[in-house]
Amino acid sequence: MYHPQNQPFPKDFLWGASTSAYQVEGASLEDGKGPSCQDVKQVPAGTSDLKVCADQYHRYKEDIKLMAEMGFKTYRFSIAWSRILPNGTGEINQKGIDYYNNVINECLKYGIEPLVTMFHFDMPAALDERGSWGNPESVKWFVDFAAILFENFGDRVKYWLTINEQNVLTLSGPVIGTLHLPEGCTNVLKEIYQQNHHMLVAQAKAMCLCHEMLPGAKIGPAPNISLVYPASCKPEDILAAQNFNAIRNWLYLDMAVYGIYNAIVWSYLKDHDATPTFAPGDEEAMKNAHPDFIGFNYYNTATVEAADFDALTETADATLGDQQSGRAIPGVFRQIHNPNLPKTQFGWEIDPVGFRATTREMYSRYHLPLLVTENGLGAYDTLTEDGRIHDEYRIKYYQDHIAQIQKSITDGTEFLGYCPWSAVDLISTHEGMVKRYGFIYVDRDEFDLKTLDRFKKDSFYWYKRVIASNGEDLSDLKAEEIYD
Ligand code: BGP
Repeated sequence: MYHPQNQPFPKDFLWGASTSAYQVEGASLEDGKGPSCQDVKQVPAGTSDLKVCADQYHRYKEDIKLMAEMGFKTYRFSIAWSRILPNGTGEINQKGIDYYNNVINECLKYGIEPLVTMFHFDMPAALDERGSWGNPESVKWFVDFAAILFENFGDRVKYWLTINEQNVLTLSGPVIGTLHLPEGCTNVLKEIYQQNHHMLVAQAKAMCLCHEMLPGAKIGPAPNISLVYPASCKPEDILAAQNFNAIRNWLYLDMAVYGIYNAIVWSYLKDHDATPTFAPGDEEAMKNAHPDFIGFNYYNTATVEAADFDALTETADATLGDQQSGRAIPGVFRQIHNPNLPKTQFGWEIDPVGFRATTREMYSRYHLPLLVTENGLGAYDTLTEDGRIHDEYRIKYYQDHIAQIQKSITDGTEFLGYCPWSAVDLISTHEGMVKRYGFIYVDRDEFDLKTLDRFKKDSFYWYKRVIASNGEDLSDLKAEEIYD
């Protein structure tokens, strides 16, 4: 839709950026932190482990100061469960509480609103040993952990996110190192969706608890949502797109917002004898929970065609593919490359217009304000001799995506803020340190930790001006804007 004039960004729009504990902090076993599933997993060949990452645990002051220099209104970070509870339940590690108190206070010192993710891919290893999300007790483990967070940080944290990318945990667990299967599991799909069910109930209970304990706070989910296009206008392709939209996107939001299972997904699970078992009270808990906003990560859309059941049974596997690509389920859909879209250096399609389409669709379905909790470009950045990183490709990516947010605002979508991935370079989920996303460059390689010093990328100066102009000035960076 063409609008003769765009609406401005809201005046209290939350500009910022995101990170997650296991990818940025390092200090993986320091000051009493217990191991998480990320610390004990086998990292993909050729990629760094997660022991040091960007060393934010020791450098949070420097990082937050740089974020303040960019003019951040918010910083989205996650709290490592096993830093607070080394065994996942039981005794609290005071040093973990102290660390996050320091991070929160440091943000507030600069007027930066802390936006806290309660769980970002890092189940305590001790709980993995007890069955992880497959154990019905995991609901209580998570709610107890949530209570500790609300109690200790709720006086200063107003914005909370429950579980990062629950749909990715469910659909791509093996790729990001989170899938825990019990020995001898014969129906993997059933097990995965039982785990998913426990997460949905845990999230619902945590949302209710947040509203009870912290009446002024706001809480929402943070799935990875991206619209699924049909490969053509063939009716069979339309059905395939509806299928994948339901499985990838709407299942998570229908449940978070309305407390109901998406009917298409339920029938797909029924076909595979994989519907989850409800514990007494689950249904009520899910119906009682009401998020205040929808947090969501967007990288790119997906495109699918109809997938003949017989042709695919040999090769397809619902657990293959990463967060953004390579998925097929026999008789349900098959993901294909969209010939209209370019790709990043790491093979993810780039679709800013799809960002607008995704947000319009979400807003019409759920009528809640949207908070973008991730969006960004992973690329090989180069540090020049004079300490610069000329990442004009990242600036271009952000120009195009932010422009589409403004168009979506003009379409009538309500937005709370924009937190691209990532504030600082960090370790990717499965592609190591070389896949950089930050506005702030971290001087280390895949295996050589070097100085870990911070450098401002060109995108740092550009984003600073975007924030200062409240999204009005997205023009290219000028040479004189790069200083110090
Ligand atoms: C999302 C995750 C993040 C992050 C990002 C980029 O799926 O929430 O943790 O890493 O994707 O993905 P990657 O690191 O695989 O490039």
